[in-house]
Amino acid sequence: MTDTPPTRRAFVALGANLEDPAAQLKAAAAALAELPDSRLLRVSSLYRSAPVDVGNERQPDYVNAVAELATTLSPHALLNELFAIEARFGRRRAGRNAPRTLDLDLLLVDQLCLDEVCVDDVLLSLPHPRMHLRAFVIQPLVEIAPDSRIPRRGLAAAWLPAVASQRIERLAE
Ligand code: PH2
Ligand code: MG
Ligand code: MG
Repeated sequence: MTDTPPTRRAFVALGANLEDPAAQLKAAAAALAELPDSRLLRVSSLYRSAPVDVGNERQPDYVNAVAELATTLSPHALLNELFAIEARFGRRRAGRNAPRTLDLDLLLVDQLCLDEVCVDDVLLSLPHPRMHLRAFVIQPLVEIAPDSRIPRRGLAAAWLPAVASQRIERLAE
């Protein structure tokens, strides 16, 4: 007999700032809806946001969103599926925080805490270690899941004042 894996709620951050970012995000949401052993539950509005953490580099504004999935994939398997979608969208790993056609970051999987588990050469940390400091994550997350909690950080919505100085605007449909 094999155990059925638990169904977990996962939140994924979507971001792009090259090659019609809004269209990239809509297509990426459609790709998330096709993931194996998963169901796409909600996708936030699209938000335009100023680049964060890119030093002195000039980059175009990003378009960001957050999606919620129900999945029986392990966090490891889900992360690999996200990498596969990024690769299909032409993402080249040009260095940390370089401009990108599509970035999919795993934010939360239930209330799991994983510290820097190595997944195929990439470190997986849950919750995402910087998510609470980014308006482009917190605002769309709170839009679709107002009660969501970040392990060790408390209610996601409680971080809104801390990120209020970051430029972000919700895009019309
Ligand atoms: N992603 C980054 C670095 N900076 N800034 C915004 N506004 N949106 C992003 O998605 C983003 C960023 C690295 O992944
Ligand atoms: Mg990212
Ligand atoms: Mg990423």
